Amino acid sequence: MELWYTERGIVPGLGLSVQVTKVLHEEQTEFQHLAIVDTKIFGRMLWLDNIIMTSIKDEFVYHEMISHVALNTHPNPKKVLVIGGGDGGVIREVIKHPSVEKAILVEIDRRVVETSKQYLPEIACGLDDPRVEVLFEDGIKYAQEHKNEFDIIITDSTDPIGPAVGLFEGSFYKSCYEALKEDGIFVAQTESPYHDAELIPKIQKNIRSLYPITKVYLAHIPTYPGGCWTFTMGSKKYDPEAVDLSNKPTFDTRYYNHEIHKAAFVLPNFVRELINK
Ligand code: AAT
Repeated sequence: MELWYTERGIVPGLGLSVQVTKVLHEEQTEFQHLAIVDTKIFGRMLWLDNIIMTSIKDEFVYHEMISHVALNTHPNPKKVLVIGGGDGGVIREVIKHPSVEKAILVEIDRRVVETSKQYLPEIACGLDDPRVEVLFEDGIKYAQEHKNEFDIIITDSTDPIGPAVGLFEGSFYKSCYEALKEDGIFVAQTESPYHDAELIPKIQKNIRSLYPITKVYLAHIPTYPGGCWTFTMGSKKYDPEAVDLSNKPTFDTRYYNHEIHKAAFVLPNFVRELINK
C-alpha cells in the first residue's frame, strides 16, 4: 500500500502530493498539527497543519535566500531577529556571518523546535550555538515590545492562517520597522506570485509606506505551491541591488551566490504588475 500526503486547501483547487515512505512523528501541538515524514523524492519533511514547511532536498533554497540577501546587504549585521522558523534553517544561515553577535529566534510553538532538533538535525544544527537565543512566544507581541534594537529582522512564518495571520498585517510590519535600528533591514517570506495575487500587493503597500527602499525578489522552491516564491524586503538605508558584494562572503551555499543576489531582483512582468497594483 502506498501512502501519499497531499497539501491542499492553502491554494483552493490545488493539491501538492508526495509519496511518504515513513511517518516518523505526528502530534497535535497547542498551536497546530505537526508531522515529520520521510518521502520518496524530497527526503525528510516537516508539515504543519497538512502544509509543507520544509524538506531536506530543497530547504537550502529558502533558508539561504531569506537570510543572505539581507545579511550581505547590511555592512555590519550584529543583532538579528528571526520570527517563526522553528526548524532552525534560517538561524543556521544567519550565524554563518561572522559579524553576527546575537541571533534571537522567536517561535510560537516549542514543539516545532524540539521535533526539528530530534528529526531534522541538518536543519536545526545552529540552534545550540552560543550566539543564539530561542524564545517561545508570539512574534507579534515580541516585535511590539522592542524598539531600535535589531540590524535585521527575518520573518520565516507559516502561511497567513492560524497564529501567522497577524504576521502579514500592517501593525506587525510597523512594529518591525520600529524594532529595527536606523539602518535596519526587514525581510519576509511573502508567498506565491501565481497563487497569492491579492496578498502580495497588500504587503507591498504596507512595506512601501514604511521603508524608503522596498523590493521583492524571487527564488524557486519545488515544495511550495507554484514553485516560484516571493520575498519582500524593506530597507531603511541600504539598497540590496546597489550593494558592492565583492568583499562579501558566500560561505558553502548551494543556491545563493553574488550573481543570484542581484538576479533575484529581476522580476517577470506579471510580478512587476502585481507589486505595482
Ligand atoms: N523554515 C521554513 C518553515 C516555516 S515554519 C514557520 C514557523 O512560524 C512555524 O514553526 C510556526 O509555528 C511559526 N509561527 C507561526 N505564527 C507565529 C507567530 N505568531 N509567532 C512566532 N512564530 C510563529 C515557514 C514555511 C512557509 C510555508 C510556505 N508555504
